[in-house]
Amino acid sequence: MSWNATVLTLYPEMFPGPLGVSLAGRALGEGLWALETVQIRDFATDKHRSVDDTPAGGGAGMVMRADVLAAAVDDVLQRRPEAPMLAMTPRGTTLTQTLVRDLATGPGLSVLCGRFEGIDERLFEARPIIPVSIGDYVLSGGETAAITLLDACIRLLPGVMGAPSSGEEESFEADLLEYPHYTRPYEWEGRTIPEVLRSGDHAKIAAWRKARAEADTRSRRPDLMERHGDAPRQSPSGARQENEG
Ligand code: 6GU
Repeated sequence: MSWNATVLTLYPEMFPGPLGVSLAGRALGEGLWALETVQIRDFATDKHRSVDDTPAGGGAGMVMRADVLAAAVDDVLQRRPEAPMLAMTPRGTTLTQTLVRDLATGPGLSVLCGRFEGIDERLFEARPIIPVSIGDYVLSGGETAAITLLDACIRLLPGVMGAPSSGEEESFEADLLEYPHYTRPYEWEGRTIPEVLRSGDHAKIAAWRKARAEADTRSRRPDLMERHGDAPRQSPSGARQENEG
């Protein structure tokens, strides 16, 4: 049985989109995961098939109606009770690799894509829906966020990535950014590849990569470094640096 994604959206034509090519696309073709889209508008009840209305209290834009969304959500929950129901909204908790791993390990997921100014809050009170954001910026809708979430899950599914271990060392799997990469040519625009990487000394290479991962995380993502547990500064060469603290 494959990992199943059900996407509730006003724009089913956005799927599979980028998930139809490369790694995810090949896996889709091989049946390693499956995609179903549900047109939210099919659950509207009035003759204009309306899915949104003006915001209570006034303000710009439109709000997605709880009654229409609940009908769509209930249909999916009834057919797929085992799959967690997420909603993509900038008001959600931020997506992390930990949640991605949890979701990829399960039977799949259902994901409601928000549009307009937002979703009537009563939907979240009345149904078991996990609100998820992909970061602190605003997209025009939840569809591209859902594609991002699905991409992150799909690449972790058994059989999707070439080498099963190639997901383990990279960014965030150890709460650190990944170390930098280099390939041929050895010299490019006067810049050479760090000598240690050509040494063949695997212990030395591993130590250099760990030191660079920590140094780069410290300078680019101090928030991540804090969570990781800020260790004494080491230069990538292994020598202790001066002026600590
Ligand atoms: Cl999930 N939706 C929208 N519309 N904007 C976002 C987002 C989601 N995550 C970050 N920005």
